[in-house]
Amino acid sequence: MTNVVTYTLQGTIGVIKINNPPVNALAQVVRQGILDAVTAAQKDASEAIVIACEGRTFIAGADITEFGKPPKAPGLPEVLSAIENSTKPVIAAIHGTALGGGFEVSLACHYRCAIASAQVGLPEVKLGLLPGAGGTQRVPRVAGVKAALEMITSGNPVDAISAKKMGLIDEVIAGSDLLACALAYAGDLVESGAPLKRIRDITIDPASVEPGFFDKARKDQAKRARGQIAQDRIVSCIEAALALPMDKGLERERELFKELVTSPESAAMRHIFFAERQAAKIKDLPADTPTRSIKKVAIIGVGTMGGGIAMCFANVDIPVVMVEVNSEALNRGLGIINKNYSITVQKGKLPAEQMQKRLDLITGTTDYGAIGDVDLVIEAVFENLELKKEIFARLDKACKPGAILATNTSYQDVDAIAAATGRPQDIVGIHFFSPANVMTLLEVVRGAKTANDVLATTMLIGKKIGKVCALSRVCYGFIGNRMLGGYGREAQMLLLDGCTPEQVDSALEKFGMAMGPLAMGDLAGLDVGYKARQARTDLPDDPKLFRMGTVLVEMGRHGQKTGAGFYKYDPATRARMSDPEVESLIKAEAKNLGIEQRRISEQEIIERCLYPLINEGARILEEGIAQRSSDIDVVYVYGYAFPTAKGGPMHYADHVGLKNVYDKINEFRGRYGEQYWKPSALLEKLAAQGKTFAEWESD
Ligand code: 3H9
Repeated sequence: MTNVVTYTLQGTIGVIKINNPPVNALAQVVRQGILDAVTAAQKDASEAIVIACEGRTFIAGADITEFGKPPKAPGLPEVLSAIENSTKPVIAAIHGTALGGGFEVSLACHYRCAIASAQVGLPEVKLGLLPGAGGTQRVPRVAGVKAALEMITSGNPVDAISAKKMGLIDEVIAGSDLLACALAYAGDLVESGAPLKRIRDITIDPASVEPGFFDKARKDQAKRARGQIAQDRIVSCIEAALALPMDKGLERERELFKELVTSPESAAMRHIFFAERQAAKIKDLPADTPTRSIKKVAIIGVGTMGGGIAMCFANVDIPVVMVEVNSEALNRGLGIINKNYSITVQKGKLPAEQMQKRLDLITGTTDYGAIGDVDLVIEAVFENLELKKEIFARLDKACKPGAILATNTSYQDVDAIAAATGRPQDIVGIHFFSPANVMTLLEVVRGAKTANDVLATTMLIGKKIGKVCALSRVCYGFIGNRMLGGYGREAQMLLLDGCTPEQVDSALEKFGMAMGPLAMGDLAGLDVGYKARQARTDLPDDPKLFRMGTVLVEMGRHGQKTGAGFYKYDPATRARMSDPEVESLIKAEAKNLGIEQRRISEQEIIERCLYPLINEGARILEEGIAQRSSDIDVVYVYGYAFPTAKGGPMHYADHVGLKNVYDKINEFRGRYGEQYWKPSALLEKLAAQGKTFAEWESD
């Protein structure tokens, strides 16, 4: 028997203990260990068998690192059959998170008990998969078809108490010693002669769903999960649970699981799972780098951004002082925070007393003298370097030694801001994405002099407020906004070349982007980019560059906020509508510029918009601005709604093949000019070597 799984007799109960840190994933040794233990228990003096885990959680699923590699026996279904066919009752004792294959192990057991804080769930869909070890067949048999469909297509876990109500857990343990309670529970089951309850023996009532239920479910899922196939296959599996006997249903589930596990969507989503965890690690910082304690935060500027940032901290019980120039601005800002929380309460997502508790944590001042005791300051005023420098010089005087002074700039030079203080080691960039209380990404910007403990603290506090952090060095726009330049540029160039705004946006939306680039421009405000361009001196002198954006802004069409931009917007519903006036304007501008318009394929739209992202991403890697190509993917998936099922721009490039990307960029270089389409040296090198970004990094 393996070390990670032990089997002992405790009185008359056999105890299978799994100890495979950090999350007891079902690696081959674990599967083999459980199989051996269950087999051994059939022949010994035990009267029942308890399966429990050491460490922070019950089994959190299959070992995701094994997917995409040749399978190793025993497979999980074989282990589950052994459990289910045990002649003695098998009881799962759950703490932490029983997820995916881990929850499926428990569903093959005859009984499940859990401590109240435990959660159970089938999150496979978040990896582009479906539960491949009976989850889609057993959950509907216990919880019903509708609840199963919701649980498996959302991938969201449920707590032990709700799981008991759904029938998924038999007993919620009141005591704190799970194993002792589970042993007592097993003893009671033996004593009372409890039957071997096998979920497979339950029949689902066909009348529990109305005719056409599965067709509707498929359509709903297709809308919810653009570009993903797992949701559709999950519906098929649950349909099979209703229509077929258990073994046939399991066969169907297996067949569809195999399809998904080899799909590019799942490979991309698994890539993002690991990329997200990797991004939190700073290569040259030891894991035990000391951190500073953050007990109180100040935010300079109570605009939309500052208010959203304040909510992030109040949500995790950290007091926040908001600083504004006058009490009018302060009260307006605090009012917006209040309104935002009220909306959440109205939606039923936050109890009213919680809202008050959070609001009580947010106070305001117009006096820098009042922030002498804070541990972290985040400056969130508008993008003006001189203003930011002035604020940091004031902060330098007002804040205690050791306080971390962060700027939420999206573009500006963090080193220049740091130089305005006498403590550049304490300055860091913390770039939130709007709305800050909703968006997951945090770009952490490392200045030339930022101290290691400041960086380690920033990554930690980012995680604490529920963000996914990625590290960037200083450059104009950091990772995300720097790359975005070429994406927006081409979206507008395509208009002059013959596309309508709808054609550009719908090609990218079909690709999986949550919103096309032109609709996104309208949402953010076309005047924002316009002003940013006017402040730059490094842009090429090209009348085609961002031409339509400029024309529209100068006509007063600033996007959604003025009711019109690239589109018209319904004043009541904000629904976007195509605007023949814009189409005529585009034609007229193209004519003025001597551009002969033509029909452009969806493929070209995607390549012209996405390949500049990849090319700039390669430069960002070359220059060491990003630590890894997977960090760039994290930035795009969590900050710019790049489809997870495509794995981020760099993973997507690896999937398309860097040689193909390089050749296409060269073709565009010939057609549209050197200044926009010069391939990066790294891309050129990897294309010649036939390598991927991922392979280059692991060299
Ligand atoms: C499945 O089960 C398919 C079956 O239906 C069918 C099979 C036939 N495998 O997230 P953390 C690593 S699909 C391998 O930071 P937390 C993770 O990379 C699976 N490694 O901790 C990290 O490594 P590192 C269904 C895994 O406390 C470390 O563990 N299950 C796995 O914030 C700590 O992770 C899931 O999708 C894994 N399954 O959160 C659950 N899980 O330290 C996926 C984690 O080197 N896991 N690692 O960076 C999670 O959701 C979270 O990890 C969990 C803990 C909530 C469990």
